[in-house]
Amino acid sequence: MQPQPLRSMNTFADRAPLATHPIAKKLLALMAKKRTNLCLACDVLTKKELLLWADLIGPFICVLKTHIDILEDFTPDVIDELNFFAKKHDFLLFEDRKFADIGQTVSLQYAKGMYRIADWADLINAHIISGPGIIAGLQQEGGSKGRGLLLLAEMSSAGTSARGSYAEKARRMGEAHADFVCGFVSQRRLSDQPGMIHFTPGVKLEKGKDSFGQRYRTIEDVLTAGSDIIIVGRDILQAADPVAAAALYRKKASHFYP
Ligand code: 6AU
Repeated sequence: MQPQPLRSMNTFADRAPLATHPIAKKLLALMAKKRTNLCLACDVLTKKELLLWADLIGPFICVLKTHIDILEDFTPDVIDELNFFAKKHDFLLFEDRKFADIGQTVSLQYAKGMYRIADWADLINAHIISGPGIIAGLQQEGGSKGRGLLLLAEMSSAGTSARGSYAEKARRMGEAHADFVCGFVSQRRLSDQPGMIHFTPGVKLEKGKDSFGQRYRTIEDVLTAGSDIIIVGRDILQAADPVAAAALYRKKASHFYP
């Protein structure tokens, strides 16, 4: 079946009970209740900044996305504090680890080491390059904890190989593992299953690119292509008034909700 534009899909509230994955259910209900489809890409280097942003932008987002391994002063207590703000403002945590190895290795990277990602991240993502064993390896650690996995189907960067038939392969792999996979990182809607949530990075108020080939599309472009969640980093973090920017993103995006 052809991907549907967002407007012809059910509302987030309609989709929540149709979703079978607990995280998809929770996230869709939260998006409907909080009226936001904004995910903050919080790419910062210190605990203090991460927690400040979580508290400041928390009221406007449904998901806070971390790259926990870029924190220069990581200690496990930052996770407790992050959880505090996730509860306070009602958002989910997505660790953008982009797992890519064989199942056995990713299961260790996910559950062990310094970051113990499986203990706290509601959502993680993985490339499909190594085959479906990566899903099994991650599911072994995250499945019983009720976590969700997003497959990287399409990337925002110029020259990416993650597009076309690769994205189609990711869609098929995700749909075949819907007990653990609850969506995709993609540039558009790929799956018409109501519980599959599409996250799109590379979003700014104005189209453009950065100096490393990141390509930016507008809220309208992304949401009319059927995506569900916009991932925004620098356009909020580097705005003159980040709170106003987050509020604007949330409001502008809501005009494209089904
Ligand atoms: O808005 P930006 O460009 O400041 O941040 C975009 C964020 C970064 C990237 O690591 C991430 O989105 N990202 C991803 C994800 C989320 O997996 C995939 C992709 O194709 N492009 C991309 O930028 O934290």
